[in-house]
Amino acid sequence: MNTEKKRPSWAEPYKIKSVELIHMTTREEREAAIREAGYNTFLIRSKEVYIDLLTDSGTSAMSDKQWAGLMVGDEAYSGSENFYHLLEAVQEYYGYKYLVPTHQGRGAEHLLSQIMVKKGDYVPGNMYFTTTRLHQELAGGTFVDVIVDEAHDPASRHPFKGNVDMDKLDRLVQKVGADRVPYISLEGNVNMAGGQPFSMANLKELNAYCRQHNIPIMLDATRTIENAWFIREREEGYADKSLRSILREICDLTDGCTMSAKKDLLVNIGGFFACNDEEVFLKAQNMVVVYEGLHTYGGLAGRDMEAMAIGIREAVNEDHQAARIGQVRYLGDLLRKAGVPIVNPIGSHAIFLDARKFLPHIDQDDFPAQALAAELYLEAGIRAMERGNVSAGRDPETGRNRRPALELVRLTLPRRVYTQAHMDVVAESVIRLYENRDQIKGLKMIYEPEYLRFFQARFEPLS
Ligand code: PLI
Repeated sequence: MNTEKKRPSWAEPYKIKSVELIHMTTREEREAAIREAGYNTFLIRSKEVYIDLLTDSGTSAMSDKQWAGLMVGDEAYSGSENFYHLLEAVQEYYGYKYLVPTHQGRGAEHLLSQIMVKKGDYVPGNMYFTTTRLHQELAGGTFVDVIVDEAHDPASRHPFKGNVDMDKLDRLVQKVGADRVPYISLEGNVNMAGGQPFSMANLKELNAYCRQHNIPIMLDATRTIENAWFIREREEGYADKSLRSILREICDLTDGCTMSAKKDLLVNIGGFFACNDEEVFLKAQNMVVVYEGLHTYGGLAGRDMEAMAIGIREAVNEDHQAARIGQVRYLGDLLRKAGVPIVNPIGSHAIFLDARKFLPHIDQDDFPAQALAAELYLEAGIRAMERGNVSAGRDPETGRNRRPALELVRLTLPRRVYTQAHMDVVAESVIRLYENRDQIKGLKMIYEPEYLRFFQARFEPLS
């Protein structure tokens, strides 16, 4: 039942039993901390952060039931009871036949890419995700962006900016041939586009096309329950359906998934690969013992799998998602009302500041989003994440910065962690920065690691 309809507010469907105290820092402390961190928010020690909006990945608060689940961890090397609980939950809610647990999402991406991508293949996807694309490239493939154009425009109010552009996909298939396309990588609630959903109509069209060309659809199911929320809210015919049934309909139109359980599924660590094809499953089951651990734990403790199995059931709860999405919108509305440029429509897991509009005086190669994230930390001790030119990396052919259309700062909300008063503080701080935006200067990159540079790169302020 959609309880949001009965109630205009989104109060949290839980009460607080235990709290974690946080440290309030002085401006002086923050100046030292950000300098020490090379102006990269990933490199700040968490004890120096007041409100941590770096990511919603592994940062959510587990429920008392999940914590209790940790105590029934069956830590057998093989055949842990918790693996079977997880298998039952994945089969019941996601509907895939076979399951291989992994330590987190990129472990599953590694298996999928190594099994299905051959050198010279092309992997189309509805926008890149950093680790997903890297694993495709490491397996010898080339990622091709086939998302609708609107996804690259922060101002576009398209309700389904996560949709696949079927013409772009068909052009690729015609050009390289379907046998060079091992699968399409379809992400729910596209992270890098601002947490934007695909529609069921688009997925049905994609499914029909892929059946015709014999191309599997591999879902990045990381935030697909949140995607189901938007389908119900915005797509005709879904208003009275449960999140659970929409999730199942999505999965039934796909051939398998990779999962970072650290998001939708409310755990601090965990992931899995799931599919319906026995041959693919057997390969994944065999490969996981090389890279992660035995196929009934895949790099996890039994207790982690139990918490994940319980997390699946809690994540499809209607009131949980109403509060989750309500909180993100609350923050977004405060910023929008103050004229702060953000990505529209507001997605489910974060508010994305449009750093191009926020800091039009900074060239993209001077990393405006990185500079804005550093400034926000300095101003208020709030930690956000750059999702722009640093995250996009370099084009392997030209060696130049990719200069993506989206130059964003992500204020990511962990699930069940912060209160409405924290959101007020975040909004006030961002608005203050916006009023003084002319003072903010760009950054110069002084250390650049080879892979996924945004995690460890270091910067210096431009004088
Ligand atoms: O961080 P992992 O390895 O559990 O998952 C990788 C991953 C895969 N797909 C998507 C859509 C993600 O968002 C994702 C990880 N995201 C992180 C860490 C984030 O901060 O958004």
